[in-house]
Amino acid sequence: MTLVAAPARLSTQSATFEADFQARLHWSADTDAAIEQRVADILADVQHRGDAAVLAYTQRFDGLEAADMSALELSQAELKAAFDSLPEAQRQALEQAARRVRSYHEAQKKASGESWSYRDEDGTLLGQKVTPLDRVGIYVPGGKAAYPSSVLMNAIPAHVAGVGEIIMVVPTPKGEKNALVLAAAYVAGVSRAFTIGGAQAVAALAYGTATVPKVDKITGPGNAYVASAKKRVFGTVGIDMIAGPSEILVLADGSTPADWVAMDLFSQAEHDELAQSILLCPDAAYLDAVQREIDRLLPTMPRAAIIAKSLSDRGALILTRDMEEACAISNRIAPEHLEVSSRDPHRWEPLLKHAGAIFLGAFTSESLGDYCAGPNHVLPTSGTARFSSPLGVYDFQKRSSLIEVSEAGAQTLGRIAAELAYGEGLQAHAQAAEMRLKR
Ligand code: HSO
Ligand code: ZN
Repeated sequence: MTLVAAPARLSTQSATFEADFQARLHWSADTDAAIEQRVADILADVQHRGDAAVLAYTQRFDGLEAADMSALELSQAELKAAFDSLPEAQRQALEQAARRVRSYHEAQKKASGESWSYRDEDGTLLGQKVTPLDRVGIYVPGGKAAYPSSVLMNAIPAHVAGVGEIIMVVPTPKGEKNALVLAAAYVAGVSRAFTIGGAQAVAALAYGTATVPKVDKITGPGNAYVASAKKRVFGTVGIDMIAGPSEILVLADGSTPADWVAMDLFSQAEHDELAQSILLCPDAAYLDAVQREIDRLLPTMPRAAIIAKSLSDRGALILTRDMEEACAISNRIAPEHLEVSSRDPHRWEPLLKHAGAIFLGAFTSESLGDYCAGPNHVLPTSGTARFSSPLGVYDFQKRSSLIEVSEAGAQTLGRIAAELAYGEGLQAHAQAAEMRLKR
């Protein structure tokens, strides 16, 4: 069987563009009711029976039997042994990636993650105190989506933020451990790790069991069960985001070799049949050239079937009037990853408002950002970049307001507060303010 990757060919000048464009973009994050119900049952069961429930689900869903929960914990020695077992080149790559991701997040912390304060004219001190979360849980998917790079991207910002304890959970079907995932946990400074997954692992982290400590926030991607569980425990704990399938949008002026762009489109398509790869370009001949490269390169890809389905079902090569129009469409899509594959990326960057990460210039393959450039690869998907940001140090910190009113400040503020408190009919509030006024 020959595979075909046939992304939709659209043109903004066609009369049917709007409808075709909307049809391509359509994506719903709704999970089906059956999954919702099963997840609700699992959460309730773990909340009541703790370790016993987690053990039972782990046996049932992952085919992993254990006498007790402590048998499902990975020791630090085991994480280190996994690291030591890797070929030298892989060990070095992990460490180099970790170093760059750490530097980036340290800079992020310096720029926006520090406490601040000032004094007003009465000498009253006002400020914000930034503190790390005490304990976080990191969900790492197992099976075909087991990404060691995601371990780095979740654990390192937590570490940089100063989180006291980082608990990792990773489903380990049949007990087959992924050495690279364990090694990444070692490199990133994970405190404790358990070979559990699914809704039962999310429940264990959210409610705590005798063995698994209760965390304050859960981050990391997962399947429909994990996403549903994270939504349900939100409020008991914090969560990062509900990530959808990967997306890449390439804005091209036609100056980048067409095979580079074709491979960049493949790079996100190979994640998932539901992933979305879109190319916007004002040059029709260039779109043809990229399609030719897609046809030529597809048979060489081990994940050709996934790529073909993703590109054919959700991909698009869109002809625009000019680069300005391409930028405007990109803003409407608000993609997870946006490549500005142009000779002059800085000319277009000011026009781009909504994207999880923006990659400037022909050499900046999105793939480099997935692993080692430094910025986080956990990014808002399915248009949520309109209102949310990459995972960062700030996700592992919280802020407390600081107020120290001086005696002079109590006079100024006391009058204002009392006036408003009487207006609200709250006598105690008013008197608390007035008692501090000098008579
Ligand atoms: N591109 C993915 C992250 C990833 N890629 C991990 C390779 N490994 C996030 O959309
Ligand atoms: Zn990727």
